[in-house]
Amino acid sequence: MDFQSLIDGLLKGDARSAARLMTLVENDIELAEKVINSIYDKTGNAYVLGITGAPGSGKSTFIAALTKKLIALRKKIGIICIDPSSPLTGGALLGDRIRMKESFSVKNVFIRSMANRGQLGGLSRATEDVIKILDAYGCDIIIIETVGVGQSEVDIFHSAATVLVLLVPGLGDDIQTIKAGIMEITDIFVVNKMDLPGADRKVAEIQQMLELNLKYRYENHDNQKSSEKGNHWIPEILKVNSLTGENFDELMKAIERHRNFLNQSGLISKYLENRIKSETRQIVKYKLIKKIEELLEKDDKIDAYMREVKNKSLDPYSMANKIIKLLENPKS
Ligand SMILES: Nc1nc2c(ncn2[C@@H]2O[C@H](COP(=O)(O)OP(=O)(O)O)[C@@H](O)[C@H]2O)c(=O)[nH]1
Ligand SMILES: [Mg+2]
Repeated sequence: MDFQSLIDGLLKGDARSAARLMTLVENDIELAEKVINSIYDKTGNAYVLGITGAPGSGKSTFIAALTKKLIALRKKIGIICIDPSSPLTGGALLGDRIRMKESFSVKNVFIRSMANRGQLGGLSRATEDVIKILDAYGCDIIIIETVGVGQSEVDIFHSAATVLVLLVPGLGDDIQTIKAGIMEITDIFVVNKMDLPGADRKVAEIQQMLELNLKYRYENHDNQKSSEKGNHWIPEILKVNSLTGENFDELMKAIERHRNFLNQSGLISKYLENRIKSETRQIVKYKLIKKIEELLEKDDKIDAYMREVKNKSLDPYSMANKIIKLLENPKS
């Protein structure tokens, strides 16, 4: 099928066209550029939720329960699962995916798994492109599941308007392992598996950690401006059972409250700016690195500089400056 038919198919809500385009943007950054050029003005309707938490905390089960609720509201849902590349966990995650697919071989749900490797220009760039495809496909809500380790996953959360972190009752290990960076961007803490003993204690622990963190932020970073009344979201904490769906009505309300807060405070515009900044930064980085590699491979001036550095008439820093000049002006 030719490119334009795929785009037309996507915009008409054809799932196979969507899947084909996702594969293209994952594997080929030049095609990704072409795809995004063609669909960008058709994006901007979907609301993006980010879900993170340790492996086994119940993210996939949670997303399945949330999706059921959203389908009942006649929403069209896109789900992106980011799998760590480790071959050790690959099998388990594949199992996850199959389970989710089995639960949701229904209309109006599109599930996409992305492997955490091989994406030219980075995983978060590819994820952002897949989000746009799901958006143009007509999804109202897009849910991203990641284990939240590593920088690229933190970057992915720039794409999400509302970020939920899942924790489970029991030892406080998971709280310690929440990276500072993730804690700062969490909008709703979810204590999943509330049917297990210790859920209330976990809520109290999170509350305590949050108070400390907010106090620290207030004393050290925030000036009056950012702590102005109404312009500050205090993360909410909720208990749920993803197996039974208990408390998911409350959870949906919390998500809605955060969404309303973003709109009413005007912070939605700041979120969009950060998202654009984060994704363009990655595209620029990738393109520049590619240019540098091409220059280093091809330009014959490089060999001449190399000889100069070798015979000590030039030092490596000066050579680097000359390469940057070449990059700015290839004819210099
Ligand atoms: N008791 C209980 N088990 C749950 C709940 N949510 C998920 N689980 C179980 O926790 C395990 C891991 O869930 P999964 O969704 O695969 O976690 P993920 O690795 O974070 O995606 C599975 O055996 C689920 O059935 C819950 O609310 N209560
Ligand atoms: Mg999972």
